[in-house]
Amino acid sequence: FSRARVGSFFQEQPVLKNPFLEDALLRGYLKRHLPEEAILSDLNAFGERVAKDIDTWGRECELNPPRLVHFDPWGRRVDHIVTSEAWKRLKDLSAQEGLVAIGYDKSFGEWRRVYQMSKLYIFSPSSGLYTCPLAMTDGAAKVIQSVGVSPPVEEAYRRLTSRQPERFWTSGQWMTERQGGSDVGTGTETVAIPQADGSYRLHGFKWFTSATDADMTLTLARVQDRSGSTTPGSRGLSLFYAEVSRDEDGRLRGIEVQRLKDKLGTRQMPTAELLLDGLPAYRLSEEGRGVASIANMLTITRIHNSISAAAAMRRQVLQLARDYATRRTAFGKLLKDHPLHMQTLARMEVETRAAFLLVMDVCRLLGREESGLASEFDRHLLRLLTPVVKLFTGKQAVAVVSEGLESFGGQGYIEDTGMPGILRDAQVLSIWEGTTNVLSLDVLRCVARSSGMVLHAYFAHVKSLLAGASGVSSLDPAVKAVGGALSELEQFVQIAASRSPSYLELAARDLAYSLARIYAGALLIDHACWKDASPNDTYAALRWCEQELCLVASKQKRGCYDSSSASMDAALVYDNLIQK
Ligand code: MFK
Repeated sequence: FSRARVGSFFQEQPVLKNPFLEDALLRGYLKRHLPEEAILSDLNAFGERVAKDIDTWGRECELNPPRLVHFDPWGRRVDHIVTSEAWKRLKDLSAQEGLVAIGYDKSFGEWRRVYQMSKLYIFSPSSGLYTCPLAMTDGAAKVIQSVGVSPPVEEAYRRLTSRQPERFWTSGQWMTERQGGSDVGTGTETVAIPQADGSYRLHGFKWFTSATDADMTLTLARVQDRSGSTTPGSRGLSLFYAEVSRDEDGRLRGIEVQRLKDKLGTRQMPTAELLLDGLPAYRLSEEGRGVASIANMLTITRIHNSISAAAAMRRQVLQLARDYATRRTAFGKLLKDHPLHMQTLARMEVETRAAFLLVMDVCRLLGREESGLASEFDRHLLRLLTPVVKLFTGKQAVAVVSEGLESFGGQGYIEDTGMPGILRDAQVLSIWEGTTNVLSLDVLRCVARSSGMVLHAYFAHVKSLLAGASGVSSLDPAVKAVGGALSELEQFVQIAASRSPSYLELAARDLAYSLARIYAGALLIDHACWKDASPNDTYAALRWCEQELCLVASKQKRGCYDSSSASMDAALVYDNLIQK
């Protein structure tokens, strides 16, 4: 009787398989650029581990989110952030697998970052967001390296890049205050009071500190002079290093955890509001050079963000969606036999391939820079592409993950399938580490600061990638599309160079998107020209290049950035108010 009531059909669920073996583009890319057997077999073994065990730990982190215990049973303030066992296991695993250490291992030469980020790419969707502390840990190691691995941060550097779980440390990055998420220079109120021994005590309120269970942090504050005054704006900010430790009574030294944030997603990871009340700290930068000194961390965390975005698209939805399409029958046949369903997945695949190649190219450039092989040209490209790729892949991830959920029908909307959490987590990728607009403006700033040299490097590199495809007739339409879009972009830049800052500001987002789409087109073409490329690589390049690649040029022709646009945009937004 009960069987008749519930029915006898149960849908098979999608199955996660080894994400390394499942990813033709990743394996093709590595075979082309990094064909070292030991690395490939490490990634394969790690992929196996991810599918068998780690994915379950990541899910456990989502199901057992961190909680804050303010007081012990006897009323003493303890501020313990209690995390799940799985979260702690992921820390140990991160050390053992060298998820930060590989990026600092000189033996992997200029490909160290491609290797490290490939591993993180496999790990990220199963990591229970442990990739967030790893991003900041990596960023902190990079900052320390840039200011000099010497006391008081020598030991910290060793720990951040250690492969031994018992020595491994993670780092926070406490930048955001109530007034300053994006506008850090204006919004940072935290002050640093000099101590007789040369150290400082920090007093302030950090509004959004992710992975707050870290062992140390880098943060910004204003040094107070003898009269208690500070310098306003960015020029008053300095970079500080602080360890998170407890006193003999078990209380956090100089920190009170006000509360944990109640976030839309990324709930696996503790994010807190922190009152800094005399936190002992050391200044790492020259006074007033805080933003410039922490910029290295921003570069690294923005690249990690891009990796997470590409990985969410690739694995969290595409690998599962294509598996599901072999198990789910509707209207008399499997989903995989419905051409429209396959077209939808294929479009997601094209987006994902573009994202992957964009991110890997940034990793390639970073590896070249860190191994001392980068030319001036490479450095310009890295500076320009870091914000472009972060902002572009962040937006792609939200769109692709949302589409991906739909490919599971109503099940994609059901909480305990784990799918809704993927969408929630994707949403943050365009927000933290610089929103889309802030990064679009960063693109303008780096163009201006380099007197256009970053664009010069960009144009030259895209042209060289296209030149490599000349004579490959199957790619002709794609090469023509990218070449045409590049010329339009060059024309736009020439016109824009004589326009006002407000004109450029209105064009900033479209410019960044155009830079990303054209560059991705060139990378897809380049990959399809490789001797072992498959017809699928060519098809993906052709499909990508069918879209409008240089939207900034077409919008410019339509007058979208003219001086009247700003006031008309505002009138439209406040339409109701103006009518009243
Ligand atoms: C899985 C991944 C997980 C990731 C972890 C996420 C957890 C954390 C959550 C967070 O969201 S943490 C907070 C993230 N906050 C931001 O990303 C801040 C966003 N705002 C910006 O990026 C603004 O553009 C910025 C604060 C940098 C603007 O500040 P300023 O003081 O107006 O910068 P300005 O004057 O343009 O530059 C000051 C110096 O820094 C210059 O150096 P110089 O003085 O030597 O010329 C710049 O060249 C340098 N600089 C600024 N941005 C840079 C940079 N250098 C390199 N790269 C950059 N992006």
